[in-house]
Amino acid sequence: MNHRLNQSALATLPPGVVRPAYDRAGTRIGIVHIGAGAFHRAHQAVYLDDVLAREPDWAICGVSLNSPDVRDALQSQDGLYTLALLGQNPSLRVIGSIRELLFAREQREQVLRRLADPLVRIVTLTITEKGYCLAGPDLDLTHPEIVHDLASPGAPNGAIGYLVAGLAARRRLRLPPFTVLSCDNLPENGRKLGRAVVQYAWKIDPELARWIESEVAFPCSMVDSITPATDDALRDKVAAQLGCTDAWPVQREAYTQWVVEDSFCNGRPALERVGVTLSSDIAGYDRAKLRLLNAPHSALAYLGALMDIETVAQAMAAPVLAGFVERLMHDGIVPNVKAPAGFNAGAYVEAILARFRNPAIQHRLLQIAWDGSQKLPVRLLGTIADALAAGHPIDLLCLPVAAWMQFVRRQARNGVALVDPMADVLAEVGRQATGDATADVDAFLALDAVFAPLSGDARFVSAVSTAYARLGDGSPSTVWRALAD
Ligand code: CS2
Repeated sequence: MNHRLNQSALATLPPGVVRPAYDRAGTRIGIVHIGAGAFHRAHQAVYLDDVLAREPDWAICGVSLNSPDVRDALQSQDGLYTLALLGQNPSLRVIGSIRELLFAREQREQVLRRLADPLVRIVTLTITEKGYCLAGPDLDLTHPEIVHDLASPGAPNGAIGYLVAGLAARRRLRLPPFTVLSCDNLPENGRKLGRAVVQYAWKIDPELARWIESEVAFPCSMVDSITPATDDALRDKVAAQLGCTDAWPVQREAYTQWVVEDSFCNGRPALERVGVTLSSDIAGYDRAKLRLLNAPHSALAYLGALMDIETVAQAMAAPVLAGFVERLMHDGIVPNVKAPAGFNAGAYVEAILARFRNPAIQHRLLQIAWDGSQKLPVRLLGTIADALAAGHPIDLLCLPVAAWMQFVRRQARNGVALVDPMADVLAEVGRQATGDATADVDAFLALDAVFAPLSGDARFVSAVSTAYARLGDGSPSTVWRALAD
């Protein structure tokens, strides 16, 4: 197969493949998205593809901060790529909403020009937890990226630096600001990002910081759709069905949800017409999703990886692990989630379990295991803190925490590098771990960036130590036994 998916190939695609229902050439870029990875392309860009059928002003400029790969793969495809929907009725759809792709390190001026373009009215982000450079609720002013960007604010590398440089340019040009919409799995993501942006701007120009505080909207949002990483099997399947090659298709389950706080400072597309839920208070939704979907996901990832299981669906097919995760959700987490009004926690849990069981989705546990130092605090440790405050038991909740520690130890022992911004320090703690629960757990809990302030709570220390000891040497058979107990 020699020809590539691109604008002229659209007309040759087989009839079953859904393609943009609008004239792409007539669209204009109204959104800059920072972090044009698979999740963005499988989620937000698909909603915007629907928007563009009615409103041509909301095409996307996708910006990558750390790697040229997405730009290089999609540029010769005119920004087009395929979305494979997995599940009972698998289908392919070519998405056209991304009109421009930039790699910031090589195209900084173009990114800055886009951010100052009056037609751009929203900047969205999927930069993962670590992209926020937070220490607790505040911006980490010692973070190397922040130190670099504050030293040269006109030539930033990080997302926060770009947002502030873009906003500063708009203020200079007397243009209205853009809305900054976070689409990452963080509780109160917009609030956190707004605070970090203002703290950063304050260091450069207090007047600018005050302008941002009063003029810029930072709505919160909750995003949900299970998106396994792209692999060659997907590339081959897509090529066979399309009749041309796509260098970087994406795949996800059919289920998708996007809840957005309706607070925009410079207009927005009619998101409600394409299935987005707009709400004045989304805190309940994002807490429920992080605690009831992402936390069990991480639990499956670390426990399953210790048991040498590869995917979520395989983990759910192991009764001992599936049983534990069900107990964790129903008995450990639900009693500690303040749910939005009218929220049916039992039904939500059952729907998530069914999504996890979906055998059509090969979602690798090691993908979910990435960035544990960033994910545990927002997924699990908040629930544990709430449980402690309410006097509820925490044993079930502490087993996945201990499993993460055992996972770090195992990877260090086997010389496997972790994907985690704290990989070096974690590898050192993992290497020093001897299997003595008290000493090992103490060393992990001394990682303040992950565990403060919980590590000062004797009940937490004791429950994690007990769980760690239960997982013994972390071998598959010991973990199996621990879960069966
Ligand atoms: C997963 C999430 O990789 C992970 O950590 O828990 O990406 C999860 O699949 C999504 O948040 C689902 O919406």
